[in-house]
Amino acid sequence: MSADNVYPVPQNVADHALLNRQQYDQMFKQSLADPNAFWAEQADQFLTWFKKWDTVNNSDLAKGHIAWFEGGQLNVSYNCIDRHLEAHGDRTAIIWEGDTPGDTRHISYKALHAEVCQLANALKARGVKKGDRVAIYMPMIPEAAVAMLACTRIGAVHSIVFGGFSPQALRDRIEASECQVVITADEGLRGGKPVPLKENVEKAIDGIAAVHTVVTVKRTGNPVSWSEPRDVWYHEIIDAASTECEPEPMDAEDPLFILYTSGSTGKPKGVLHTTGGYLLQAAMTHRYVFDYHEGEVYWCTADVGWVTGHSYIVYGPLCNGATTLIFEGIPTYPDASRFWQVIDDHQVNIFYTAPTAIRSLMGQGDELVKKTSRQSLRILGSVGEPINPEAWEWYYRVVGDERCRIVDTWWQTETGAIMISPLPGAIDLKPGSATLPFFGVNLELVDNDGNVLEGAVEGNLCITQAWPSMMRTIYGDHERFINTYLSTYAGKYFTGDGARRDEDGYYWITGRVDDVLNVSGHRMGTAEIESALVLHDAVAEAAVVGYPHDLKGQGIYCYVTLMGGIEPSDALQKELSDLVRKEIGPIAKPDVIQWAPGLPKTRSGKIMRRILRKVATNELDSLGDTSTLADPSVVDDLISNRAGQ
Ligand code: 6R9
Repeated sequence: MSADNVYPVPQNVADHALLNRQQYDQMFKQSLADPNAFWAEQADQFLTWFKKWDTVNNSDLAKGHIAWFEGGQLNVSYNCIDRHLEAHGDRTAIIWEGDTPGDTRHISYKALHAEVCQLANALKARGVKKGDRVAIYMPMIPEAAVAMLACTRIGAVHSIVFGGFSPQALRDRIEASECQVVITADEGLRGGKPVPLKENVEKAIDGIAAVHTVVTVKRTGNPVSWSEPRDVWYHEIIDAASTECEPEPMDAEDPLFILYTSGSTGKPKGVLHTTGGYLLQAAMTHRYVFDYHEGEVYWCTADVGWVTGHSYIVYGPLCNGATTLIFEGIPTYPDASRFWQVIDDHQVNIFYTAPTAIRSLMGQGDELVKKTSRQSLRILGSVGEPINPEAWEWYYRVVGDERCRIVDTWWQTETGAIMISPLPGAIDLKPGSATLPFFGVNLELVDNDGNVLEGAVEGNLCITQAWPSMMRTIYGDHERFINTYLSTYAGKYFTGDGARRDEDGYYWITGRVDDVLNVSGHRMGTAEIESALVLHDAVAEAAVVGYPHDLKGQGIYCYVTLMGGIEPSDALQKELSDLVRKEIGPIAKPDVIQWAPGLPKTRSGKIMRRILRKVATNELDSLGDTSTLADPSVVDDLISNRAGQ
């Protein structure tokens, strides 16, 4: 091992874990040497199939064709619920912790089965059938998981839109995936504040005739506008429905869900995942990365509106028969010890959260953590962005009392499941490194010309072979799928991330190498924010870059050029900020807006973002060559008017 700070696997952890280092090495080797045999064995072990597959893998990255377990048939809700009923029907599937402390529910597998069947039947009664798209715009309540599973039961394809997105963003997504049904709640509740979900849905679908049904869960009970026959109450339609519903046999390659995510250009992309491969890898990674042992309580703090919520709150854990905790609230309400209180209250064994949360709680001091026990904890996970070693060490020392293993898991909406991560009983830890690839993941670092780099080196992170939970396409735009992911380095999947590999083969993710920002673990394209800004009549042009931010990881820095004759003002700055909030949502609110009389452009008119990034981060010594700019003097102006952060 190198000189880095290393935390070796303690012997007692290796002895108790599902996999030790020797087993990891052996399985990893097999997964690359004989992938068909490896994945067939895993698919047998982790899933229940109505019909076995004909071929394990029929993928060709160069052609943009990905297919796993063709000919096989299964149903996701059957795998996540029904098959657990006989032995564990009374086991808690979902522990719900509401926004208000003490507001909790326990839902057994049996009860989950009944409610999923009821909603599935109710959706069918409203005409929803296999292949139809259903939008889900929900708070973090158990009904969100029920809605997902009810869709999978009848073969409908869900498209979840994060509850923090604006009506406009919701509208764009409903239209893009042609949803005819929306499932929502009257209001969400976060940190004691209501979120007007139903009202947002009204605005989003105004004028979209195709949406024939809106199902609303009564969460807060505050009045909402109502339009029959389109609007139905969740509790009324499920009360009227049978608690038995045959699961629809789905082909392994039938679509399971669409999830929109940001790219470096254009509108958000509808990442499409299919049934068999996705569920297999979600379940398998959940079992091995979190070393999940039967009976343990597992908590992932993500929102179901993001891929982490899909794979690691709902599908992975339930497929493994786990008890998964769903938390409605926020880490700082009623105070910043909430996470640790919830861990004690529900005796959580495995806890999975994001670096941004860790950093902000770290800033609140150790006392709020130390006043709680956390003795139940065994494994701590991190996801969404690189975790800085200081936050890692704090998580390890203060939250985990130097007793818990940390798993820093690297993956993406597109990968469907964790791709790089330590396994608790197998892999020695280095703070800040996601460590080694999961089974079947063949990583490569390449330079900008696509040359493969060997040894300890930094480069662009690629994956050279298809894996079961890989996205299959961008919904409605297969060309864009190929162009975005498979063409930069022909025949390889390009992640958009940079990474360094050290002398032990460990991977250190350095962040995005494209125009995608990661703000508090939320992905957004600079292009989306720019499009929102230029909607304002006063704005001629806008360019957005990221800059390092202590809590959020990255902050949003906007350069705005106003129309001739318009004077900059604080009021205008606020209007622009509000506009971005309205178009995308509060998560995209600019941190800095700098008025820029001109933007640095090449003679062909391309904005030189490299220079804008340097000005934003105040790295003025390394601006590089500015002589190729059409008008080099704009840079001096940008520097002298640099906005303070
Ligand atoms: C799961 C998820 C994906 C992007 C990804 C990368 C960043 C995620 C990370 C990480 C460093 C980790 N990312 N996990 N960077 N270390 N452990 O977050 O999906 O929202 O699609 O974001 O997030 O840049 O490319 P998604």
